[in-house]
Amino acid sequence: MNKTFESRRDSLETAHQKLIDRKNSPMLPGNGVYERYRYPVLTADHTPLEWRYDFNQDRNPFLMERFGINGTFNAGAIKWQGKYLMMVRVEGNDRKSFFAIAQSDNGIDGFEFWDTPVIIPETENPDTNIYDMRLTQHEDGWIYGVFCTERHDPNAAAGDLSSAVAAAGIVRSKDLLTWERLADLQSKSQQRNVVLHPEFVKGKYALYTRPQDSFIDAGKGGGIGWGLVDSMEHAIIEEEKIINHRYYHTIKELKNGQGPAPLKTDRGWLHLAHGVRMCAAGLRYVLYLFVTDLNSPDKLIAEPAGHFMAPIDDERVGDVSNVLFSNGWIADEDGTVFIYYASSDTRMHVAVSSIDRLLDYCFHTAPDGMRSSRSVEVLLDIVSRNINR
Ligand code: M1P
Repeated sequence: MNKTFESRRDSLETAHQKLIDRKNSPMLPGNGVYERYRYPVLTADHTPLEWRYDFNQDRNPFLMERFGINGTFNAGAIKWQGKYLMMVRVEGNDRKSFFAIAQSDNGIDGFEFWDTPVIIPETENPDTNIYDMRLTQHEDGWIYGVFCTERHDPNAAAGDLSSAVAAAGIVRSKDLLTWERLADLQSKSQQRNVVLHPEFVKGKYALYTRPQDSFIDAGKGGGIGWGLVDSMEHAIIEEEKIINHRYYHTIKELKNGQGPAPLKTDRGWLHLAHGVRMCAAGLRYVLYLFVTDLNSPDKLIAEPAGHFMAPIDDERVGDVSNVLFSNGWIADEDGTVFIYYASSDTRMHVAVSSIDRLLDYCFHTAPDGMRSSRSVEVLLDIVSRNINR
């Protein structure tokens, strides 16, 4: 064997193993609501070397990459057979995304990809790009995956190669190995950020939606929607209502979207979502929380003002900078919550909290007063209590 080939292969393998074995640690003291972890839990470099390189010296004498990976982000998550799993959006250098599962024993480090990416069957109208998987372990016994499927807009003007149509694709599985493709969700508008609620509501499947006027613009879509469907095999939303609105001069002024499926708690359904606003630097994506009624998951009962998490430090920079996005979290039996979030459409991170802490945050952080003077009142109230403590 050619010595250069051999030493290059050894260096690649050593660096890859070192990355996977890297221990993570919490960034303390944090804000008390959650602890961010120091290192990203998944990056493009975590993807298996066997995906990127052909290790046959005759076919690949320079041992160069044959399939480049651009990013690993926006992952759905699930606890499965005692392991913490992320179903990751892996994007190749060719700008096509696909899904792959990575697993860890403790949820904070040691994430390793399964040997091969997930095979998502196509419908008769092939997807150009698929991304942002939301996993829901439904009470009907299936694990559903709802994701965005994107295709070129058939009505785009000649020469317009950017206009696209976004819809919700649906798959289901019982073992996470084979996935059955169901018909795409039908609704009156384009959709992204569609998420299946884990329980039946009024005997029907319930979906969080994000109606949008066009591929990018939520337009008059208005916020996070809610619709009931009779079946997941042919999911058709006849009526959609907005349950979490957008407002002027808030973190979700431009658009918002449900993150993962909500977590069931004693005090209501706990939701993680993203909010988007426009600024001179472009769009800014942050994460926020809200709670809905246990018996009526479409009824908002608490929503703290502002963002829960926003991009910091290296998180700010990436393929699409100034973005935090989350579509996966895992709640352990003891109440620990692992929040998997992506930064700047590039890499995955974890922050850890608990159901108790997240509920405390939701019910004891003042809601948005919508005016500067109200924010000052809230602040003065905290200051005066501290004076008299
Ligand atoms: O680039 C930021 C995000 O943009 C979209 O989110 P939304 O539909 O809310 O604007 C998605 O394409 C998402 O994947 C991406 O992270």
